[in-house]
Order: sequence, then structure tokens, then C-alpha cells
Amino acid sequence: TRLILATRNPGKITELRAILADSGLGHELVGTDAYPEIPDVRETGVTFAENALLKAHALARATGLPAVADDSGLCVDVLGGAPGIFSARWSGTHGDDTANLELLLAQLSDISEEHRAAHFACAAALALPDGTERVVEGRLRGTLRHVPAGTNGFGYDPILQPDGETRTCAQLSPEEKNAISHRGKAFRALLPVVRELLG
Ligand code: ITT
Ligand code: NA
Repeated sequence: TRLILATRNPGKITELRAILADSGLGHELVGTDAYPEIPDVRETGVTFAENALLKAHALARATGLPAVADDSGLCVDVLGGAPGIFSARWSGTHGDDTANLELLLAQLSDISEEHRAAHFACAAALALPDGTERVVEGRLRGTLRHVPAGTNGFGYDPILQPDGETRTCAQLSPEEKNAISHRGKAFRALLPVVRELLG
């Protein structure tokens, strides 16, 4: 049977397929794009967990199939946690990774090394058509570079250097990023729950 990945973000889909590939789940993983007739859910939550649950429930309800969703973003200490849940549309254009990253860099241009701490956060949610829900979170802490580096990954990866790393997330291989990332942690924590509820 199918397990819906309730996302239209191609970077997330690639990572989720890799993270869930070794899970031993017998489910076929399909993205939201397999259901073009289902409208996008409005992300009205005020936390990553609320938005992840909104996305998962919307897809599970509409398809009658179990759905997992990811809501994630970059939280910058000196900005009080912004862009946070607004990370995908920080520049005003949803999903314009380059514009979002450049605006953030401009906002941080006067901020020195020791005040550039930030973390990626990911809420991973599972929803079943009967309304059953679970949600877990993962984080990746690091420091924001002044100049982007690397071409792997997506979003803010070229400016986040994980603690203990000399490279940005965009300079890590996909395997290296998934091993330490907010998304890797969250979905690996969700897996036992998925196995328990889906069998
Ligand atoms: P869906 O709602 O369809 O899943 P989205 O891109 O709108 O796609 P979010 O609302 O969760 O998803 O926004 C996530 C944004 O946070 C994403 O667009 C990136 O800008 C940023 N982000 C999340 N995870 C990231 C990662 O691993 N590396 C870099 N940036 C990331
Ligand atoms: Na969001």
C-alpha cells in the first residue's frame, strides 16, 4: 500500500526517500504531486508541529491513505527564531530559495561570527485517515556563514555550517547531511511509530 509524503518540496522528497529507504517499510512512497486534484493546505499553525500535522491530516483525509508530512525551517538566535515557520516565504515568494537566502544574509550582514548561531528544525508528522496522529521533532545546530558555499541540498543549506563541521550543509554529501540533519533525526524518530501503526 501507499504512504503519502505530504510535500511538494523536491529537496524534501529526495531526502525523505533516502531516509525512509532503509526503514524496512513495505510501503510505496508517493509525493503529493501524485494527487494534483488535492488543493494545498493553508499552513495556519504557529509551530512546526502544528503545520506538519495540518499537512499530514489534509492528505490522509483526502486520499484515505496514511500520510507523513514535514514542516521545517531555519531559526536564527539573533532574530528571535526567525525566519522559523516562515522560512519558505521569507522574501515574500514561496519557495524562492535564492531570494530567501539572500534576504536573510542581508539582514545579518552586520552580525559578527559569535552571534550567528542558528538551527534547522523539522517536525515530522504521521496521520491516518481515522484521525490518529503522531508528531516528533529534530534539530541541527550550527553557525551561519557570511558567504554561501556548496551546491548540494536546498534552501538555506549553503549558509548553515553544523557545529563540529568545517563545511556547510550544501558541501556535505546527501548521506552525510541525512545522518546529522533535523529531518534525518525527526523521521528516524518517527519510524518506529510508523511501523507500529502501519504494521
Ligand atoms: P511543503 O510545505 O510542500 O512540504 P515547503 O518548502 O513550503 O514545502 P516548509 O513550509 O516546511 O515547506 O518550509 C521549509 C523551508 O525551510 C524550505 O523551503 C527551506 O527554505 C527551509 N529548510 C527546511 N529544511 C531545510 C534543509 O534541510 N536545508 C535547507 N533549508 C531548509
Ligand atoms: Na511551513
